[in-house]
Amino acid sequence: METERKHVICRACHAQCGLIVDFEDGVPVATHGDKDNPASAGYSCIKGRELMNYHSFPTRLKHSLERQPDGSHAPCSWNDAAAKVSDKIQAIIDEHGPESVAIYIGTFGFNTLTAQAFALAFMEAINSPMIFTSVTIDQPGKGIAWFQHGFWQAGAYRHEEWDGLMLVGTNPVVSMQGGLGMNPNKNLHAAKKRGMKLIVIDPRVSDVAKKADIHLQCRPGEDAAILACIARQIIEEDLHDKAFVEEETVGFEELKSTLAPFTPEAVSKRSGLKPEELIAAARMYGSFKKADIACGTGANMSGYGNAAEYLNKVLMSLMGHWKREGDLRRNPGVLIEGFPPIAAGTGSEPAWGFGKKLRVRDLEESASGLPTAALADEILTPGEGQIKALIVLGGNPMLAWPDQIKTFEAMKALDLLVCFDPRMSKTCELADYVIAPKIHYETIGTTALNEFLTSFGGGWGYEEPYVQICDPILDTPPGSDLCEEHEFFHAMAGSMGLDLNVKTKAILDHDQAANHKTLFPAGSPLPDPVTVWDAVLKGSPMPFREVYNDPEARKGRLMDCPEERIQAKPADWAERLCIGAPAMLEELDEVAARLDVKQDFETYPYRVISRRLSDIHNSNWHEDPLQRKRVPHHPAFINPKDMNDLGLAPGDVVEIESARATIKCVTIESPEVRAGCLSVPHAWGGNPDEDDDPLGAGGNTGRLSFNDRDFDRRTGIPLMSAIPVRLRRASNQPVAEAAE
Ligand SMILES: Nc1nc2c(c(=O)[nH]1)N[C@H]1C(S)=C(S)[C@@H](COP(=O)(O)OP(=O)(O)OC[C@H]3O[C@@H](n4cnc5c(=O)[nH]c(N)nc54)[C@H](O)[C@@H]3O)O[C@H]1N2
Ligand SMILES: Nc1nc2c(c(=O)[nH]1)N[C@H]1C(S)=C(S)[C@@H](COP(=O)(O)OP(=O)(O)OC[C@H]3O[C@@H](n4cnc5c(=O)[nH]c(N)nc54)[C@H](O)[C@@H]3O)O[C@H]1N2
Ligand code: SF4
Ligand SMILES: [Mo]
Repeated sequence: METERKHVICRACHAQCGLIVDFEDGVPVATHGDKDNPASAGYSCIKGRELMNYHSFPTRLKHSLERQPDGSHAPCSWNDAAAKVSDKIQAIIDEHGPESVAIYIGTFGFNTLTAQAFALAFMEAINSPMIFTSVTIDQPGKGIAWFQHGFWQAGAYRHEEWDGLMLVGTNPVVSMQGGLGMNPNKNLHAAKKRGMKLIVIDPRVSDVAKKADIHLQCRPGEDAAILACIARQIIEEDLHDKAFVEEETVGFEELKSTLAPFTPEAVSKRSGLKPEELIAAARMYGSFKKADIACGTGANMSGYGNAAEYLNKVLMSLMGHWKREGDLRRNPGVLIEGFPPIAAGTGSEPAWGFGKKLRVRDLEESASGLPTAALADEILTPGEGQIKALIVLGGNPMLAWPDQIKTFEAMKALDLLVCFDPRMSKTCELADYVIAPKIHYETIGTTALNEFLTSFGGGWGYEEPYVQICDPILDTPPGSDLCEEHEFFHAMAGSMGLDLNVKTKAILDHDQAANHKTLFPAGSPLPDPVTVWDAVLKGSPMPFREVYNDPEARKGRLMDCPEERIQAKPADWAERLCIGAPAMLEELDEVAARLDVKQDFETYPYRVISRRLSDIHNSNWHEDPLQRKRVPHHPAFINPKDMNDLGLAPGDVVEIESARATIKCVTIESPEVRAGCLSVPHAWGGNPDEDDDPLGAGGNTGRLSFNDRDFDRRTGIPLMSAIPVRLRRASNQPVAEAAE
């Protein structure tokens, strides 16, 4: 038997690890990490190793589907679907105007950059600004904070250089975010061996908290106060970099006075941390010379995420933890433009007030986009501007959005719901059209997405000029009729007589990117996939076609780039980073005002906190028999003390009741979770009209949230972690097998 090894990019999450798939007689038989890959260095996770099988799961859609009058779905060719959907969109535009058509781009609308670029061009062609993404139900504080604080042009230090790291509500070893690179375990181990110190802020002893030098195992929802306390203490003890603050920032005095109330004693009360713990963390962070801070979903979903993300940047600026003149810049950018190599910061910019206003809750577009948490209301609220048609690209609103009950009403109220998805998701079940795409190994892959994420902040993207390209390694399933998403948008534009002007993703500056568009005129023939990538990466530092034609790029390679040093700030540079942005300080004043307000633990004694599992990615992989063996039920991790108080045994079904709804999960006793917290993964469960299935699909944590209470005024994100709940053992106990 002949074994052939094919190099490929995993596309099951944003990390884009370099993998090798072994084929025997043309059939894929095994996948493993590629130890020679310069970025992922042999790393793979179970999802990546299963991805070759994902293509042929029995649940894989081989045809697009059209909803019938009786509510069932019948197969339909994608070409017919494109013609029918575009007719319907045109009719809706004719009656209600272009803004009645919205798009929601979920995680797989990011993982497939060509799909996203064409979808955005389609929205521009129909003249609708109603573009929503998962960013505003993820870490929307990041965009707000970057704009309000300004961008340090040279960027932050990378993990090889760190002497310290502070992780706030993020668990990079599982999630692959937070700056530890593409092999987070290995990189963390190497950094610690070198002497790097780690501070973790998390109510749970997460994988990274196990390795922390200081773990602040706080109550959830107090991150802004904790970071404010650390910043205050650093200033009080004079640990900050006074020269950097003086030369490169504005707003120090305003910051200092806003931080005054955040004494260790005051912050101790709500956070549940001891004053000494907070002081020790401040002293440790204040001792670092080249460090990074990463806030994750935990810090963004539990209230005051903008303030937490802003303090992340403020702390780095207080300490001058940014790359300086003479430091090495190892990655000028390969497929995506890199940061300018100058030691200078831009000033504060408005993070809202420039874009589309929504009709509900005074919400509007911000630096993180339109507030997705308000999209259900925009669909349900009658009157001019009501959204009538929704295109869902690689997302699953029914299991991912907060306030599942309202989301369900909204999805049913639409005149047209179109989902691009390779399987019948809970949202697809409600769709008028389900467009079945080619996926992952059936298409060209590039590492552009991961490089694109450099714009998220320090530690994202690649530290070296790394690139990988892969050609399709699997045929589409026999008898299938599938398209790439961009082909569908191209076909719809054609049938509506619209030109598509595809804007590059390679250039982060919006105005610059607008000068790098590629025109696909109405009715033009479908471009080949390489031409499509050329358009999507137009203006990239290294031309896409050159990289594509480089055989070495197939395995993943470092490009030859001249060594480059960060240059001094230009003499006429007037801008400075802003550590005292008034709107952010106002949010901090509100956080300060809460310090003395006792949390209500009477009605709702517990808090649901979100977490990720290594085997599952959001709502994906539940259909994989192998994964389900590893994670047989929807787990609720509970501290033994709470288990005892509630009379719960491991494997019991627990009812979790918030002010909004009740869901059921299976308990796992976990001393790692702070008592009073319940650590539950999201994107499980069924639709609200389905029977509970506690041992199967589990519960949906989105159902526990109201989207219109405790929401962020800028991004609309409501509480999606730190959700107040009460718990009880379910009276009807199905027999649960103990989880492995
Ligand atoms: N295996 C796997 N990888 C993934 C995903 C997945 O589903 N599975 N999802 C992907 C996506 S979409 C994203 S956005 C990233 C997210 O990446 P991360 O933000 O790193 O997500 P988590 O791993 O859930 O880590 C969040 C941590 O926050 C803690 N936490 C919860 N509430 C609070 C709080 O109020 N304060 C603090 N300080 N901590 C809190 C939780 O205990 C948890 O350890 O991961 C991505 N990667
Ligand atoms: N309570 C709570 N809620 C949360 C979170 C939380 O931590 N707690 N996390 C939030 C976060 S960070 C995020 S990002 C959102 C996730 O929000 P979404 O992106 O809306 O949800 P996913 O489950 O990732 O949906 C991805 C969909 O893409 C489909 N898909 C897979 N591969 C492909 C492909 O190649 N092409 C196409 N077209 N589709 C594909 C999958 O079948 C799936 O239905 O959820 C948010 N919701
Ligand atoms: S971490 Fe992400 S990219 Fe890497 S193997 Fe796992 S799913 Fe694939
Ligand atoms: Mo996310």
